[in-house]
Amino acid sequence: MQVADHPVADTGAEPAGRVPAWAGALAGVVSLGAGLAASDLIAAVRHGAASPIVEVGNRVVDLVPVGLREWAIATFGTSDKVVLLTGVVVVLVAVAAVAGVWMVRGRRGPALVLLALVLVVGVVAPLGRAGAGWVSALATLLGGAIGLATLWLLADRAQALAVPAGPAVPAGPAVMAGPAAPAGPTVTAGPAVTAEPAATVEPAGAGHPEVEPMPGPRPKGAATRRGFLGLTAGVGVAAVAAGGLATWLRSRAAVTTERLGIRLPKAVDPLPPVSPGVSVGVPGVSPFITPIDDFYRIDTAFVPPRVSIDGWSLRVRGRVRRELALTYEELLARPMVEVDATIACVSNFVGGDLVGTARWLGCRLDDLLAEAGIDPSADQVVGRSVDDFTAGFPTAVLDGRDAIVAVGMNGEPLPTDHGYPARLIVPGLYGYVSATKWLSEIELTRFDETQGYWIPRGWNVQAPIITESRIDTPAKGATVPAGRPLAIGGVAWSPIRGIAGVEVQLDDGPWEAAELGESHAGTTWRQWKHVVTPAAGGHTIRVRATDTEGSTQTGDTAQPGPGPATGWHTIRVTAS
Ligand SMILES: Nc1nc2c(c(=O)[nH]1)N[C@H]1C(S)=C(S)[C@@H](COP(=O)(O)O)O[C@H]1N2
Ligand SMILES: [Mo]
Repeated sequence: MQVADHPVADTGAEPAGRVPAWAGALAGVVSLGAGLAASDLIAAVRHGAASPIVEVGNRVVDLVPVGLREWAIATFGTSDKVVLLTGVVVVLVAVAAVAGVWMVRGRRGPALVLLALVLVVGVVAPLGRAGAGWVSALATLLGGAIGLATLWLLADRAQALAVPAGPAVPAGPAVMAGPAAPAGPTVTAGPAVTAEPAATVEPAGAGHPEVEPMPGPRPKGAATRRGFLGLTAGVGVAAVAAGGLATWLRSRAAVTTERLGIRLPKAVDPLPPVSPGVSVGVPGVSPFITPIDDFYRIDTAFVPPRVSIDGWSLRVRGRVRRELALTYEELLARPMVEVDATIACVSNFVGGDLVGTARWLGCRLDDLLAEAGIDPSADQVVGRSVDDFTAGFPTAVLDGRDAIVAVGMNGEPLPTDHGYPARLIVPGLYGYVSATKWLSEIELTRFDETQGYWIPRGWNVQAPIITESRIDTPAKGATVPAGRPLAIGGVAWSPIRGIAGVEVQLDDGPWEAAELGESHAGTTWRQWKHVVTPAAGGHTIRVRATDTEGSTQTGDTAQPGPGPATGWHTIRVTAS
């Protein structure tokens, strides 16, 4: 370290050879931010463990005498936690600033001792506390290492800010100075932009003292000064981003925990269990109730919204006599019904898997809207989600069918991917006009004033689910045994009419009636099976369904858009 035996004349300037205190403090505080953000992120990734600061705060609460704690609560009321955490942060910032100054001024030993002491407090504080204490301790340790490494790096880079030792240079082409001649003030002049021109045109061999004895015409002064400030800013941005990510992860984890703690009420008239007779007993056919993990997911959300019931409410508004707003508890307090329904996506291809059946639990939509009082001028019910997706269907669809505000799916609270805390389920309609997930609002409106999300994007306004059928087994392209009975099987659906018949065609032979699983409800699909004995060679298998109103699926093929895909699901297999 150089000794400042030639102080620069300029008042307020640092003694020669010293890095200014502000740079050290800045390095210290930014490194603290990096360390805290890193530990916070590590803690958050592990099941949303508490941030180290919170753990230290908790430990302080544990340790202070009861009298002091009571005094704090009496004095600060409910903001006592905030005051405490602010206190912890203020102490940390002060310590980091001091340690930063020591670091840049070459007193690295004392700085490290100071920081190590603080780190020990942060590591020990969460140990032994309930919850994931050791995760927090580990997070603090790793975050501390990251913070220390950052400080070490910044302290090195900060050396570029040292005021050169040796004779003060009041004028002329100073090494580091920009347009302003004295060397001192440029240090404090913020981003070293002004210094750059001077430095890049620095004449070689001008006889002025060198800052560092390095070869080459590198524009060292400006570049490294900028390097320090740029690195500091970069670390700051990264720390803020990591902190934000940690907060986001923690809120997601909180919603997961919240959902797991929910006890759904029973339906007023629980449905009987699904009869085993719905199954045709052919392996490979879709189970009658689709397990949640296999249930298709379609939405516009890049990341599905994690909505907490805390603060959530469902509004019913628009063309109604009186608006309603229901909390989650109020929603659960309404009479609950169970509905077994097959829902489908309009963009499903013939034979595709964007369709599934679940046992939904919720309150009747018609009851709810009757309570709000639908204005006769309304002809559309629009569901709006917390992320502003909208889906609208005619009020006339509420014809007594079991349309519900669903809170449960297959015996669980709605999974977050499927709309927790609440969504609409309207049997018989494609999802894009009806099944709003993460529901925040139901608006009674008119088709001539509001359109759901997908309507201006070219999809049909009216979207009843059409009759469809699918071959689940054998798989397309499969090789099957020749000359032996082959069970073909799958599902067919036509909510809310229900399936009356399914036919299978082998090659260009006659359509033959398939055997149907028991009919469970018009709102749900039906399994089917048909046994054929294929001769060796290639075969084509087709399926078509007929609904309870007697209409049979059209063989005309159409791709999805603006309506559903049509045509008979057809596969090729080889028998050998
Ligand atoms: N909030 C919201 N709800 C939505 C959607 C969406 O994009 N956002 N997509 C709809 C569509 S197109 C379909 S097919 C169904 C799919 O429901 P699922 O993901 O639970 O299977 O959700 C509907 N509800
Ligand atoms: Mo969809």
